[in-house]
Amino acid sequence: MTYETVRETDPDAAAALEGERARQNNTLAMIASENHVSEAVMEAQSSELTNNYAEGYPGERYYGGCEYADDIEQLAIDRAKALWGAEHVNVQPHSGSQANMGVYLAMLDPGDKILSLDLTHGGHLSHGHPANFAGQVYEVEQYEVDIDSGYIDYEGLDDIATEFEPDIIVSGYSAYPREVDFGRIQETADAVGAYHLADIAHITGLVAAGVHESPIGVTDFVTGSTHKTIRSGRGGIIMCDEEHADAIDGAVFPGAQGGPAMHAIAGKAVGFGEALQPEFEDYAEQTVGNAKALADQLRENGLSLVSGGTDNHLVLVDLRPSHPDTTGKVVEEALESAGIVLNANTVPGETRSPFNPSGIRAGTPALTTRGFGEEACREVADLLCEVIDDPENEAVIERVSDRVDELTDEYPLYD
Ligand code: DSN
Repeated sequence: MTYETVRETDPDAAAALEGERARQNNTLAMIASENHVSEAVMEAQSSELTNNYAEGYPGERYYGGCEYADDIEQLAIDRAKALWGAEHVNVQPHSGSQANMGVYLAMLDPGDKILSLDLTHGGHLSHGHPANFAGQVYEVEQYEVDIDSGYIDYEGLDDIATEFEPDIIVSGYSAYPREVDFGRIQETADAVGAYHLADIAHITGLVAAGVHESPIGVTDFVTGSTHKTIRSGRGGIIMCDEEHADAIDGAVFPGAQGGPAMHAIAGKAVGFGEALQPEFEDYAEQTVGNAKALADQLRENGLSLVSGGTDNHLVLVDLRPSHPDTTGKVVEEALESAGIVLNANTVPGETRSPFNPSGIRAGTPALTTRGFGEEACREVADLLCEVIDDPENEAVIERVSDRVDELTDEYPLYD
């Protein structure tokens, strides 16, 4: 894909687009929710479908001109069903948050009760944080991870659920490095008569490839975003049994959204097609192998990891035991100067502010996509540690930055 035309018509916009391409080529993307989609997915997302209005669903639209929109949405639905094995799929949510909104709108009334993981323990804003609509419209109670082990406190969840009597329990997280026992949480939901929503936004690709337990057929609803580990077009997805299909579809459109972003749905269709190829399993396994290698090496270098390691695509470092005088934000900024991009993150038992928290979160999906293996990820762990040990040392930043330049040349991304 070139920016030839936009360069001629709008040099300012072209400069930003080309700058972003260069930034992605020349840095190591370790934000756990990011990835690099294929050129085919990008082409599909920039297609003429961006001009189309297709309110409704395939075969039942409120506008004419939807023949090809129907084709592409049906492809995305069919491929999603093949990937995850759900009875019903809605590919229209504009994001993972709006997928969650769709489920809440379909199944809850204002004032109903949501039980979800605390944000500082790895949860997500859309699971009921007071700054999000979910925390304003519904009554929310939160469960936690066990501070000592870093694992979900399943028994604590049982106790809170019994007392709170939620209408829905949300599992699936944004900063949780361990396998989620969806079946165990389903037992809790069954015991208290609650629905169970598994938000697999981060692990959609791992679940599709069979390297993480699937909640499909276990929980009532599964939501996700479609651009993280699954590496398809940008947006969200909802999956459920046929019995909830009409409620979910009506909640997404017209309940929460108007016209679907058909160009993004085209990207989902193409990306799901890629994920159905056998190579995708290799990528998903390598993503987890790389995260484990990263975790091992960080630990060997003396860093403390929440839960001690990882089962998935991310690690969460608690800087407090090893580097009590530095913060996640300081480390994030120093690493970005050296060409490694990740995010400061709260940790369970957080003692600082969410803007300048005590941890960093690092993921391997994007590195894996550009070809990194375990040895390269161990080296990246060493680079991270060099900067964490001395974040204000310009010579260290320069040395790490030079090595990042070599690595990005060795593992090229987009032309
Ligand atoms: N913002 C995403 C993340 O980084 O985890 C979640 O939506």
